[in-house]
Amino acid sequence: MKKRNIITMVLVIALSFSAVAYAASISWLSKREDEDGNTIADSQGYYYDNFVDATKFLGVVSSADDIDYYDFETSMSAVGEFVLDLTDTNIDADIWLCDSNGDEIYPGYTVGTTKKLSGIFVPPNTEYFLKVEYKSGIPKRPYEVSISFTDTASVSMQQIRNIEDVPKSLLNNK
Ligand SMILES: [Ca+2]
Ligand SMILES: [Ca+2]
Repeated sequence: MKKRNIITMVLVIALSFSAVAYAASISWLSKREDEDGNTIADSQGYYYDNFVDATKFLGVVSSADDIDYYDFETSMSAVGEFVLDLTDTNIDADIWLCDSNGDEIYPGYTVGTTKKLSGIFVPPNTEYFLKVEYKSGIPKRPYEVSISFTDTASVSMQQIRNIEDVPKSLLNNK
């Protein structure tokens, strides 16, 4: 136990040294990270009560900070789209949609330089987490993640990818 604490301390010192050394060249690291939660409890919440244009967040994942969680909930049934844009970031990362316990439910898939999850039906007042998980590379720029919701009335049944998980009572208008 004692040994472990010491190892952690050395790591923390090493990390803070490297942060100082690179502060001038990668100042975006501290300034441009909208959400840095490493656990679901750390994540701030985003509550959507109307169908706004995509909300965009900037963040950084690396070997030192490998997970960022985005906590969200909608006031209405909606169909969500989640896109992680990795253009020019020099890294590979994955996205997952997680339930309110932080358990992964849907994995994102690759589209060009993005990881994407679209056509996800979300019931009202149900908490989810979008998880961004680092895989490899050294970040040159922050990633951008966008979250948007569409009215279920304007989406056909065929466009809902998680249809089998949606309670039938919520699909009455389909
Ligand atoms: Ca981060
Ligand atoms: Ca993080």
